[in-house]
Order: sequence, then C-alpha cells, then structure tokens
Amino acid sequence: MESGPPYQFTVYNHEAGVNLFKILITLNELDLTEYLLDFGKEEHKEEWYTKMMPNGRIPMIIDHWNNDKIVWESNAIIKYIASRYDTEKRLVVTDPDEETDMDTWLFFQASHQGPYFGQLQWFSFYHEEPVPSAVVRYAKETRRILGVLDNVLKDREWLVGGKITIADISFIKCNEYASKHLLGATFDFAAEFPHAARWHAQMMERPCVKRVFKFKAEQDCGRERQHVTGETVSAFAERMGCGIEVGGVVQVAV
Ligand SMILES: N[C@@H](CCC(=O)N[C@@H](CS)C(=O)NCC(=O)O)C(=O)O
Repeated sequence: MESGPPYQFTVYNHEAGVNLFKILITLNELDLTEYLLDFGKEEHKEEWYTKMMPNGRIPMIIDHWNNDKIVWESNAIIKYIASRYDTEKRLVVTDPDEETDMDTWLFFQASHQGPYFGQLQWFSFYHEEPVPSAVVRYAKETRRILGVLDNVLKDREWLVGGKITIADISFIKCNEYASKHLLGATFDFAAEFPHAARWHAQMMERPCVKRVFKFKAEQDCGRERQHVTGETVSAFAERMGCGIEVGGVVQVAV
C-alpha cells in the first residue's frame, strides 16, 4: 500500500486559498500526512496543472497511496478523505439519511457560503473599481447565510448527527474570515448570530484547527494583514517580490 513519498497526499493550494483549511483540518483530525504546495504565481493556470485539474483552480490533492488518485473541489476532497480513511467514523455519520443531510450541508457550503462570501471579498478588496451596490448585495447574502446557520444551530450543537462532521468543518475558514474581515470592524459575530458564533468558537478551540491556523499564519507572509492595512493586491505582490512559493509538511503529531 505505502509506496512513493513519505507523506500520503500532495495538496496544491494558492497562498491565499481559503478552501485549503478544511482539507488540512480533516487530514490533521485523522492523523494523515501531506506535503503542502502553495502557489503564488498563477501556476494553477499552467497546462501541467490544468491537465490534472480542468478548472484551473485550487485546491487539488493527489493521494500517493491510492495510485496517485487526483481529487478536486474541496468538499469532494474532504468527503474522499473521510470515506476512504476515516475508518473509525470520527468525522462522518453512518445512518444513510444522516449522510444525505451531511451532503446537503456540504453542497450548501459549496454553493452558498463559498461563492457569496467570495464575491463579497472580491467586491470589497479586489475589483478594479468600487461597486457599492455589489458590496451591499453580497454583504446582505453573507449575513443571510450566517442567519441560516444560526437558526439551525439554535437547537442543536452540530449540523448533523449530534457530532462534529466534515460538514461543520467545511464552514470554518469562511466564517472566520467573514467575522474578522468581510463584515467590517464593527461586526460582532456573537451578538448578531449567537448560535453560529458558539458553534464556530467551539470548532476554533479544537487542537487540530488551532494547529492548522497557526501553521498557515506562519506561512502567510502578510496576506491577512493586507485586509487590515487596506493594501492592494498589486502593491502586496510588488512588496513581496511578485509571488511566493512556500512548501512544507504539516506536522500531524502533537
Ligand atoms: N468550489 C471550489 C472553489 C475553488 C476556488 O474558487 N478556488 C479559488 C481559491 S479558494 C481559486 O482557485 N482562486 C484562484 C483563481 O481563480 O485563479 C472548491 O471548494 O474547491
């Protein structure tokens, strides 16, 4: 079974990629090993990469211990990892109806939280000219999505099955980003969405989650500060010497 490199997965990411977090957290929770490759120069648009990942985006993984199986779309990735390697069912449910519910939340995350939060980020920080109506629309949608989660989490601790699953994990990074940057300095997560905030805070306290956030913060070379200082992407790229390539193995052992 175990041939090839001394780690199981190669994980392709962009230095600013948010969808990476759920993958690293899932791998860490399951004590699996990976080599992380952070692009910084649009390598994900190059032919060698798009041959493997037709959408030309990140993240993507290669499972070296399963015939170099390629998987992309972050929620398909965490589902693949869990369905193959979570033998003790630590991060998944087993009842078929609950599994459908888990998939529903994974699809909701990928079709609602990811795109709406992503558009708010785009129109807030990256779009060429200011489009206030787009910022207003996507800020409203971002709040609406948080409201959906808040409402559901009023009377349950986790989204599905009374325990943390990959569905919960899939929401962590975008919620963290929204609560810190996207909805402005005055946004108070706990005051506006107390149940979603409680759920989020509980996940942020998990040792594996803390470890992944710490690891990425150390690798990020100021990306997070970009939003705090209001620095533009091009000024950031210039200051950093046009792109950063960072590779490293996340330590899974405590
Ligand atoms: N639904 C996809 C989203 C993939 C995606 O949009 N990735 C972004 C970064 S998180 C990306 O590749 N951006 C760079 C680009 O568009 O060139 C997933 O969950 O994997």
